[in-house]
Amino acid sequence: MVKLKSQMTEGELLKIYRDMVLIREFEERTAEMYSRGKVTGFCHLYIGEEAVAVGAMSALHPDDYVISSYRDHGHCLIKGTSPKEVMAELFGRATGTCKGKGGSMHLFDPKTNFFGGYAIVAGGIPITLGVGYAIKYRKEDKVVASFFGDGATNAGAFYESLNMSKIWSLPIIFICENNFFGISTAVSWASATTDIFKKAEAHGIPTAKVNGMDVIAVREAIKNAAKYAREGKGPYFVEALTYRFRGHSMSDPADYRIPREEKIWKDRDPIPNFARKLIEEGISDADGLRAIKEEVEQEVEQAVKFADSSPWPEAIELMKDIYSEKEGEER
Ligand SMILES: Cc1ncc(C[n+]2csc(CCOP(=O)(O)OP(=O)(O)O)c2C)c(N)n1
Repeated sequence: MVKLKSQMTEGELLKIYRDMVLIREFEERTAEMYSRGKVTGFCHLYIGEEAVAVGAMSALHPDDYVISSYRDHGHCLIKGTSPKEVMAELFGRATGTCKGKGGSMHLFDPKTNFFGGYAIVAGGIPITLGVGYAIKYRKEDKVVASFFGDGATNAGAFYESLNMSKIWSLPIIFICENNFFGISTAVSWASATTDIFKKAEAHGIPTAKVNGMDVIAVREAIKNAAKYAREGKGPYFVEALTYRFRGHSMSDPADYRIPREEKIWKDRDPIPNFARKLIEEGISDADGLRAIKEEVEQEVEQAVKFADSSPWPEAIELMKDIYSEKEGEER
């Protein structure tokens, strides 16, 4: 077993732990706020999948671009948007990342180069293609990472994007978060192959399949992919095997899953498993990790208070930020 300490500094390793705890805590409070009617509409939690976003983003440069799907809270947070702004957006308040007009599925933050969550399955993938094209056109030293589910890989837009990304040799990292279900539909019912990465292989794109519950394994896979893409060699595809611990969205009891399967995956929970390694290697101890968790709980509590005390958008906001073909015209 490769030691964690040989790969990263203690500070970096503790940041990875903190980031996973931040997503978990944020999502648990979001579920609570949803049941209290503070968050409304569709809401998809990322609990169980934290190692994918955190491992991947720890391998990217801060100014690289990231695009997600509707399960986007974790990606937006780890890209650098404050929990306050994300929670306020979920509450629909004027202080949210999109002034309260986007909500859970449509987070977007140009400050951090987080270029959006998209409610349409596979909707973010062609947009990634555009961002990849822009990076190449402007000769930027950047890559764009696109996160999407296994279900998205059955959509036509996915194949068109793979094809064009390869032809144009764009600096894109496609990251499939394979949690084995598209709502209640198992991968094997909807996908001609359950080895999702093979879909990219067919386009001549290099691939990796990785344990998405192991944050360091994800980080290593994305480091390789980012190096390849940044060197101008073209797109790379990573399939991360993961599991969502809750239903597809807040309204889904997930009663189509087998309890035995759920138990197997919950035993692979990336957070306690990583905590155990940190303690085994003497990087922290139980008290140290508890202190991190408490600090994160405070931060998320502050985010909830901020969101709850923030103003609603003014009615006039309905008429602003609307796409118009006439440049500069305010409607
Ligand atoms: C084009 C389109 N078809 C159907 C839906 C309804 N829908 C929302 S999420 C989802 C499942 C997608 O599953 P997957 O891509 O595996 O992502 P996961 O939810 O597992 O993260 C579906 C069918 C949609 N939003 N967009």
